[in-house]
Amino acid sequence: MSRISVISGDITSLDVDVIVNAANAQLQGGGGVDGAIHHAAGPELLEQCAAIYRQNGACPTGQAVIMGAGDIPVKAIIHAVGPVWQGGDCDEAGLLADAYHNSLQLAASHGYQRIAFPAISTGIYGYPKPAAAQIAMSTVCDFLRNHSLPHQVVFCCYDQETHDLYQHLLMNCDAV
Ligand code: AR6
Repeated sequence: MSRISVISGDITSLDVDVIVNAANAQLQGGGGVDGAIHHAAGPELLEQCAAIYRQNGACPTGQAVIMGAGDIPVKAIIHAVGPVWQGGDCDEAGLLADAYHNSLQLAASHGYQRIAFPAISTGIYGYPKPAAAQIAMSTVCDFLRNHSLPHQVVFCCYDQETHDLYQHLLMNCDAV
């Protein structure tokens, strides 16, 4: 069975160990999937985010931090900061790949088996969906080829276009 699956739905209702949030650098909550995750997790999540921000300052673009999940029935939430699309000449591709890679590394180092990603940066941050899907899929495929954890990666798509892009790309990721 493939270690990658593509589903449609709300990331806050998945049966996985860890979900990834498309966060902002200040970890202060916001709209999109960030808003949905904070809404479902309850105020405890914002308190954890504020505490980490007070301690470490902003989370740089491409980096990720892990914390508890509040009321969401998963073991942890990884807040990853994707790049704002600025036309493609500001290393957006590298930074988006970093956001996926660093999230996978955090999940692996905590021993988590199953992780779910939203399509980071493709909403409010404006990253073109086809290019972002390609980076997400190739970064995850490369990581899984070289690591046994996480065992399962779920791409949780919120719109049909994203779902179709991932489904198509998954056919070319034959090594996992
Ligand atoms: N489950 C799964 N995916 C979702 C959900 C959901 N419940 N809701 C939206 N999406 P976005 P970004 C999809 O805008 O572009 C926030 O204000 C959405 O359709 O959430 O990285 C943060 O605080 C899209 O495909 O994240 C930052 O300031 C994908 O999630 C900023 O937005 C990402 O869209 C981050 O912007």
